[in-house]
Amino acid sequence: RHRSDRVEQSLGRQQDKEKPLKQKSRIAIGPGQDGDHVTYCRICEALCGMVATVKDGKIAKIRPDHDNPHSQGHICVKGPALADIVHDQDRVAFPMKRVGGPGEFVRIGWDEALGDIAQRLSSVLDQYGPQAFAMNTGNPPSMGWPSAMANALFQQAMGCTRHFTPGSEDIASPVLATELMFGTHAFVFPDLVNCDHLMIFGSNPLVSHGSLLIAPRFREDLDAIASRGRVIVVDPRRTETARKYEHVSIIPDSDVWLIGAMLQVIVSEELEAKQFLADNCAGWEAFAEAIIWITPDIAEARCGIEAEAIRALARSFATTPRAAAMGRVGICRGRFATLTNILLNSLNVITGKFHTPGGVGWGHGGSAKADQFRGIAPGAALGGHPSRVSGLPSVWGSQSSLTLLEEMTTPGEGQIRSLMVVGANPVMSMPNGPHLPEGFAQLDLMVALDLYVNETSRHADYILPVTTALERDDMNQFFMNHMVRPFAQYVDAVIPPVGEARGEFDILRELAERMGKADKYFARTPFEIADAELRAGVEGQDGLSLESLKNEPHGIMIERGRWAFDFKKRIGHADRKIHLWSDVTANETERLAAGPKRRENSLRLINLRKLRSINSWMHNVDQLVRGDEPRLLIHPADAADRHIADGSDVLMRSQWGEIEVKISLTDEVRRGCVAYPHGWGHEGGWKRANGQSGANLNAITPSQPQMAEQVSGMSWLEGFEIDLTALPEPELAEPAKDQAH
Ligand SMILES: Nc1nc2c(c(=O)[nH]1)N[C@H]1C(S)=C(S)[C@@H](COP(=O)(O)OP(=O)(O)OC[C@H]3O[C@@H](n4cnc5c(=O)[nH]c(N)nc54)[C@H](O)[C@@H]3O)O[C@H]1N2
Ligand SMILES: Nc1nc2c(c(=O)[nH]1)N[C@H]1C(S)=C(S)[C@@H](COP(=O)(O)OP(=O)(O)OC[C@H]3O[C@@H](n4cnc5c(=O)[nH]c(N)nc54)[C@H](O)[C@@H]3O)O[C@H]1N2
Ligand code: SF4
Ligand SMILES: [Mo]
Repeated sequence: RHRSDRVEQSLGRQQDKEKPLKQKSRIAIGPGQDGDHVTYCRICEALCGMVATVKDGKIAKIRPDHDNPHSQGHICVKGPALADIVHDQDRVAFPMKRVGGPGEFVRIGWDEALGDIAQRLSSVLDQYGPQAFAMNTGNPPSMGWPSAMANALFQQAMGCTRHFTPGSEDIASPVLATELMFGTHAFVFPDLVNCDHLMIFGSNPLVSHGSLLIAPRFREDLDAIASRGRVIVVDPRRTETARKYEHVSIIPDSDVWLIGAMLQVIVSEELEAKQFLADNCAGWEAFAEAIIWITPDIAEARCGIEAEAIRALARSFATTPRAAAMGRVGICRGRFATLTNILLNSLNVITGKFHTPGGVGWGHGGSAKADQFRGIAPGAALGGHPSRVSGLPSVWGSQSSLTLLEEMTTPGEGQIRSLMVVGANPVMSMPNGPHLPEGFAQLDLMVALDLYVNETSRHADYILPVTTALERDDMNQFFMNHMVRPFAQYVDAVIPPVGEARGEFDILRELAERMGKADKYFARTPFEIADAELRAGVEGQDGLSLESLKNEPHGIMIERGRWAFDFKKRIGHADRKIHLWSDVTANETERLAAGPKRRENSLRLINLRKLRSINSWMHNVDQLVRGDEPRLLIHPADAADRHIADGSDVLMRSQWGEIEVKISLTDEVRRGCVAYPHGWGHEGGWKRANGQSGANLNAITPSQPQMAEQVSGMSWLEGFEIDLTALPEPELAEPAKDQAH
């Protein structure tokens, strides 16, 4: 307890905690009125509080909200840039109908657009059944409550089982690992407040601001942990986070060996938490036996970390009481993604770091009772709808991206005939993306709900204009149970919708109504649903309602109840035990043992996120992209071996495609490893973005379904092999000309 108070104090939070919740008078200005509007950012999961100043009906400025008790004045460069997105001249502000080739649109009215879509979608459903309709919902709408609910409800209303999301590039493997072990997909995350020793595998929170874990002041949390103990960052690149704390450099896609060997040391030196295992776990003996061959010496050759260093990491982790290990996308998209996540969870569990201060565990349970209110199917990770053609699993209701193209192009019952894309850009963000238009061309109907004519929506029959986050009322309901410090906030729209834009909920409800399918799922608004959830009780705080949130525009901290529940009751397995052993662990450890050795001298690619970018969608904001050209990072010695000079253009080739990239030499990437961001190489309706250099990384990522990790359907994005060829210098005699063609 006192430890946590010290941290809170060091973060300047002590005072806030003791302050009674005072009733601040609600700022009584409506959307679009001149003055300051309290809001929050919905670009990434930090959900930073912001204040937007409106002048003459436009958002003139966005600044951090210092009165937001959660983010306490934190924002990054992207938050204020939302104003540029809202008022972007290239934004789609009216319904558009495609009248020619890709990108050839004319403006039409809402009534006409929705009428035609409703009629054509109904006829697809009538003729071929719900299997023929697929939805692809992307990252941005999942950040808002009404938008995310709209997608979930529409999907249910249509009986749609073909749901594509970025899950297989992001969360499917950890969700599956968690379900296998705990019988629930609820996210497990570290207690940053009380931790003394944090191991971070494949995440760069100083840039990404965290994922599946909400802590807008992540940097301060890490600083506080480091000042009490250690923050260790395992990454092939000396990232912004690794640089600030301790860096362990690892060969891409080899964490399974490092974590496996740490577990081996713990087992063989009997460092496990015997009582916790006896009381709470099943399958310990089988598990220990299955990993005992992964010795530090064997692992050293695979992961590039010395055996003695692995032993030291294992001992130090196991013997520090308040220690936690966390992972994110860097360990979720390799050839053993599910096993890696199972081993990571096991590392925490076996050493007794689960559901204990400073360790890892579930959130406070903000929406523990949510499923009954939302009227949508509870999200079991397993047992969904395997894909029709290659049989890849769906995880948490989401199909593997690698199957989208074949599901559109393979004839037969269940072939996708109609696709709705809501806030996604799969041509840029899905592996195999550049080939998806071959499938789009065969569809009877393709509809996109987006802010832009992007590389995907340019192929749609209709683009329906949506509001940005700042043009809609919102609340952070979905996120409450994976916040390090739970926090609830409701905000009004800052301005009314630009042009004829509409919120996803209004669009999809009307469409469902026109199709005669709205009765069951669209009877209540997302806010009515949220109100019912809040009134039913949020663990850690009673007496919440939509009204009480509306009275506190900067948001309300919820009393922490992180360990104040019996975790066994939340375990989904009938025996209420954590399962360390499953068929997946059995099969995957066997597959690991039989796996081929890596080829010497090869180059392996890893992905790179940068502060001024969010996936593929903010590259039209000049102040963000200016001076931020994407570069392939490569170690100087690897470049020298290939006669490649700094700043030169090279052809990067994989088994699946080739792209041209510009080189940057840096020893922040280890030898044998190159790093490049995805989401570049634009050719949509966003003119500034189109003018930016860079190439679509997903033109070279492994693209066939058999390349997925077969247990979770996860795309293989980290550590696949590439090679580089220097391109001839451009002719210097020719004056530089616009090379557009
Ligand atoms: N600025 C910015 N912030 C973002 C985003 C963005 O695009 N830009 N995207 C948001 C989204 S959608 C998400 S899902 C989150 C993701 O949040 P994070 O997972 O924290 O994001 P990344 O920066 O991609 O961190 C992954 C790290 O894994 C490392 N890595 C790659 N391969 C391996 C490997 O084999 N082993 C290990 N140990 N490490 C490896 C990479 O070098 C990288 O540093 O970020 C969110 N925040
Ligand atoms: N190679 C490689 N591929 C990756 C990744 C990687 O690291 N490497 N990362 C993966 C990850 S973690 C993710 S999450 C995905 C992201 O992939 P997607 O979810 O497809 O995200 P974006 O490509 O950024 O496209 C988002 C679209 O949403 C639109 N948009 C913005 N705000 C809104 C809104 O409020 N409503 C609606 N309807 N539309 C909106 C934008 O204009 C844009 O067109 O990419 C994945 N793909
Ligand atoms: S860190 Fe940046 S992008 Fe993420 S919520 Fe905060 S301001 Fe928005
Ligand atoms: Mo993501």
